[in-house]
Amino acid sequence: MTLASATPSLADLRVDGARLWQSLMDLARIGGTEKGGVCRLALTDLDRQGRDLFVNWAMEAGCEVRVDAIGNIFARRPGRNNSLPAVMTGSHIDTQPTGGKFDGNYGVLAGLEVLRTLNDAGVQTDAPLELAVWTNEEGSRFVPVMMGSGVYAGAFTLEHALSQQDRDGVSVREALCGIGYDGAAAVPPAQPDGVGAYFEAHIEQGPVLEAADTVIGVVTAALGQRWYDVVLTGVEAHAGPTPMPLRRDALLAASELVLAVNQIALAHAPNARGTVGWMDVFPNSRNVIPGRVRLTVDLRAADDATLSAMDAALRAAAEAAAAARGVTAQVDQVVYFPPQPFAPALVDSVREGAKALSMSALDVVSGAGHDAVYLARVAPAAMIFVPCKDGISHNEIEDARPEHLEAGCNVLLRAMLAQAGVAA
Ligand code: HGY
Ligand code: MN
Ligand code: MN
Repeated sequence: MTLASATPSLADLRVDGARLWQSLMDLARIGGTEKGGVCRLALTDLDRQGRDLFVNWAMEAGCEVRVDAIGNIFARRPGRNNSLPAVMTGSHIDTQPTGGKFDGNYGVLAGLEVLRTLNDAGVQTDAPLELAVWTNEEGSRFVPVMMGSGVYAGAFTLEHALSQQDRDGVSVREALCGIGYDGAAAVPPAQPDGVGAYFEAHIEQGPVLEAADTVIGVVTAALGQRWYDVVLTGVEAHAGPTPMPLRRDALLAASELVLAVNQIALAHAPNARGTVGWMDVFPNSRNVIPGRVRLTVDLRAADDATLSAMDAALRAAAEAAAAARGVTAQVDQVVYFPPQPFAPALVDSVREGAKALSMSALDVVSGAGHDAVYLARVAPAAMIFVPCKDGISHNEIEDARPEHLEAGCNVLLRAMLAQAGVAA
């Protein structure tokens, strides 16, 4: 039976927005900050506490829970025919250091609310449903970004991910074992056997929906990204006796590179993005000419050719800044994925769901990366955006309206049921 032919009660099925909001607030207390944000870095004890809370909720909802070797959690709700590929949803619960309550957490808890709603209504789907919590989506403590979904989809190997280290030299393997989420479930081959469709609900994290006074973002694609670690090496020297022409000032070169990153993005307006988000100056003493600067670069674009052009421009800019200042530049790319279109049929089901629920909707391209970007390599995937206040995210003041979160969750419910079918 499909949703369209289902009894009117099923077509009128709605999630419990208050329960969704309460779950978000309960989870937000784990790593909650004074400013009302959340700091729950990947594979820390706070991440463990959040994972444990989710697993308890999923088991209370009657799900079978398994954890794979990179720590991805899968809560499975059996259907009538469990030989069918699962209809999956999910997101992440790791956050930025100054993250918010909703980035990632909303997608996980919206999926949980769908399962709870189906339980309350006694609805059995034809296909099984799966709710995933993906490891280290943020890429703040460990790169690559979207690590758990990337391993799951075969974007990089399990060993590559487990061997990555944070800035304190702690490996993913050590941290994962440290929180007890080095799961026994095998990470599936690049083509996981059991995913028929993947949906991810997420706040937009930008200003488009709010500016258009629109509730549902129908996400057609996501920008491609290239991330780099850059090291500029000069010579530490005394800030007083060293004449200006004789200096090999790494911070001067770094400053020129930061401006160049901005110019490279502006040269490919309006969709390109360029950001230097982290910098380490050595020895970082007020009367020593910096001898070494490490910094990160994040480049994004809507098409792969532009992303390649930006890559070339960045490398040229690093060489030019280094040569001009008598320093050396080392540019290492640590993340690359091309722009990712989502599955037209699933994108249509999001658009149709919004229409059936009389919600305003707008096609948007995601400037942020999401686990759906990698899931789209192994299954048809689509995303559902809802607005966030002032378009602000990756900030402790991140906020969203309960009615928008509820609306997005109702669209998720309909889209998942349309794919999973409902047992007669
Ligand atoms: O960086 C991103 O786009 C995401 O927040 N990981
Ligand atoms: Mn996110
Ligand atoms: Mn994020």
